[in-house]
Amino acid sequence: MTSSALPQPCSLDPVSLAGWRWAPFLDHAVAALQPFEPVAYPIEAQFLRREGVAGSKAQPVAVSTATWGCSTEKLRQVRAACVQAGPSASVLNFVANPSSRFDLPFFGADLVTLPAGHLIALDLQPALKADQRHTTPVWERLLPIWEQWQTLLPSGGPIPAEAEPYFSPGFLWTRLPLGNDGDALIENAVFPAFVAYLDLYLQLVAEAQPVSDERRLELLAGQRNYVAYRAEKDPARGMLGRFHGKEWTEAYIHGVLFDL
Ligand code: DBV
Repeated sequence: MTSSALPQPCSLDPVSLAGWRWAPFLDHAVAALQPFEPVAYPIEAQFLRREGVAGSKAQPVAVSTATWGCSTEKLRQVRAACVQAGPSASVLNFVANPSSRFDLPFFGADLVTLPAGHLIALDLQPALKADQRHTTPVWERLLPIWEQWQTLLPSGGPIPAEAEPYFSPGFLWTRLPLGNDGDALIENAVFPAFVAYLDLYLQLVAEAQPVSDERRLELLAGQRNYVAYRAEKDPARGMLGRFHGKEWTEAYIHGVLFDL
């Protein structure tokens, strides 16, 4: 038989990673996107699934990174980077990149479990933070949701000043301990916050109307800035480099995760 008989992997295939703690989040997001008629986003097989080894020679840990992705009429690219490395790391980084033909923010979620604890970042991030036409209609609706959930969660502490232009005032940001207390907060606050942020985002997407060509170019410039910043400062670069090698990691960051 030739290899053409093998099923071709596709960005819409369900992500299946043994022991991955963020599966309910991705499952929810994929289900919530269905009314928008997602189509596959072109992603090479080597980035859809990659195995590696971490840990020490004496205690190696199997590592898997998987990618889910789609596009819709109004979302240029929605993608999930999913990492599972036994007790060393469990990560879901989920970003929705809108088409520049619509005046929409990004949806960004960074859900990270490391041996030192969980780190949770959730936001509807602006492409043009200084532009009130872009921000006010989003922030009015986001702030009550932020307030409701951030109140239940400890602050994650300071973030770099250079990151400030890329976050909204509704940036939900927390660090949680491993164990029962952290698990309870993930179930009772982080998950419902993720659902509420995504629900608002998808309402904004449903409502969005096409913009003028002039506006499209402004939005595109802001989006390019944001994506370039995220690629340059990706906090996962070190981890992914250790797990899968530098060359693969750079190609993944620039060619898949932040590809505008
Ligand atoms: N972060 C990514 C991608 C990841 C990823 C693509 C594929 O953008 C994971 C995986 N984030 C990841 C990891 C860490 C962080 C940290 C593994 C821990 C790094 C480490 O401790 O070694 C939000 N993520 C962080 C930090 C911030 C964010 C502020 C702390 C950085 C630090 O301590 O220096 N990521 C950042 C952000 C968004 C986001 C603002 C938007 C919602 O997705």
